[in-house]
Amino acid sequence: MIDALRLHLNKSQKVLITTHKSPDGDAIGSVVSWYFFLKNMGKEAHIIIPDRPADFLLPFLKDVEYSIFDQGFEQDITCFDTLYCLDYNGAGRVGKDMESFVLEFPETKIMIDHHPHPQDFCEIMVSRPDVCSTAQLIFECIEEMGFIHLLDVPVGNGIYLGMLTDTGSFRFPSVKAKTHEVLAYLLKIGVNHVQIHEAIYDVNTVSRLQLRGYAIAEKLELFPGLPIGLISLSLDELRRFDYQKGDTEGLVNVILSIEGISIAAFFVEHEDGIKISFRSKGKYFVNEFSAKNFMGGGHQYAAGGFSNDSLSVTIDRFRSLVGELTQMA
Ligand SMILES: [Mn+2]
Repeated sequence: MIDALRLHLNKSQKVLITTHKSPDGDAIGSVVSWYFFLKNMGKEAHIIIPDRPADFLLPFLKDVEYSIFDQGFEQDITCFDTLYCLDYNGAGRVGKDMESFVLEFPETKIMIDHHPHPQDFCEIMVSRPDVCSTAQLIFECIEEMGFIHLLDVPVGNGIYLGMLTDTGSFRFPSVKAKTHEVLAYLLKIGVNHVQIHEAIYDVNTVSRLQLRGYAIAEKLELFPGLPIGLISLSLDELRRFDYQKGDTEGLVNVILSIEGISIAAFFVEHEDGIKISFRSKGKYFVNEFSAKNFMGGGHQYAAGGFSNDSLSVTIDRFRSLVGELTQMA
């Protein structure tokens, strides 16, 4: 597939780069690094993100040309010869509004992604579920195609961002020796890792910290005898703490950090339904559980879910399923 990607790259001129809805650090890091790499190859590129990223990710988009799809995409689609699908494995992951845009793109679609079970909607698929992040996979693609000389600091910044955020700061089981080899290369060419860590982790607001403090102090629920913890937040609670997108990011990992907890669940109410994050470790896997019960999916240790029921009905359903979740191990 790397050969097919290189052959296609050589004849491609003007491309669109897309990623999934509610873009995280790997999504943004991947589109930004791929954008700068293509620029270095002499291509024209434009990024389309389905919806607005969290504020702390916006600085990484500073020097790229991009559109937010749900705020309107005006350009003539027929002048693009390729649509890249980065960090998602099915067209539905870009959201209802943008899905048909991706599926109906008339020219070549290329997936570069690390989620398991990719759907067959792209002509070229570089899918490696054993790689910790799409950002690392982008490094591997550039390296294997023989274009490592085109990997400069702007490309490297995006790759570092994606690897950092998708590995819980390089601690998840998905981290391999190769991950650290890539990191070493990035530092050698001058990527400023201190700046990137600060941009991601030292940007708290008072209201965000208070929301998180409230969630942990008042909303943490444990299940006696089971390695499960959950936190839920309603729309009212979010409003009380002046919720901004991204404020609850990583809260699910705080649950997982409790001694004896191996499965963490986070339920948050949005206008259109309940968004769920699952995290696990050791012998517990959450992706199939989420796919079966909460319209979700993802990785073994990190999966998302969704529910159209009320927050309390959704949590009650989860409570009734905790036995199944722990028995799956
Ligand atoms: Mn990812």
